[in-house]
Amino acid sequence: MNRRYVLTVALAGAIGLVVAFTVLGIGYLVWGRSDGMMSDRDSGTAMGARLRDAPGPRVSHKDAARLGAQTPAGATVDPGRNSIVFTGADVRLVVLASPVMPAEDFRIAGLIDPTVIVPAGAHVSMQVINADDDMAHGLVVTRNPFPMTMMTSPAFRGAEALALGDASPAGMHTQTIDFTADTPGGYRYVCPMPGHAEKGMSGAFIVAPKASPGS
Ligand SMILES: [Cu+2]
Repeated sequence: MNRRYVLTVALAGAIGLVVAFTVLGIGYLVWGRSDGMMSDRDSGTAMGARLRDAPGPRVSHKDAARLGAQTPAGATVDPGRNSIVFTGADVRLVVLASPVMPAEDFRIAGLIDPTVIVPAGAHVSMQVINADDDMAHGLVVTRNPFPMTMMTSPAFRGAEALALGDASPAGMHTQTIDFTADTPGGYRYVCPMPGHAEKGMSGAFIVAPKASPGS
């Protein structure tokens, strides 16, 4: 065995080791990182981008700010109790989804996730506006939102807006949901995107029994 042969084998071995570690390292970075991203990723991010340019009604940023701050007709807004109480049969309100980054919450009449109280039998019209420019959001009124918010079904027929895309310079996506709050009880309005209700996109929705005549 001559010296040159030994040197060649040693060199080939060293190159082989360098190549093997490089491949392992790149593999770790690429797969390891993407796995990490998959587990952390909010599916609302991808859906928001996908629906960003979807057709449908929009409101301008300026109108959304105005609508989101206004007191709904016939409602009593109580910031101390963080509640909005309707006593009439015609309930109209505007809900902004995630208007203040990075908070994930709903804003109604300037309040954060307020308790909304309506009388039984009221016709409810909720205009949901996605004010978030990098996340899809929706709204569902439901009885049992947790733990599987995205599997939840609306408590009243029509009481859901599933996913509105990212806001863009063209405006904010909006959808108005209409339903009849026919059964008294305690409900919640939540964002159906996975994880969002748990992060704060959730508020109480109470259907108060009608006062009996003469009481
Ligand atoms: Cu959401």
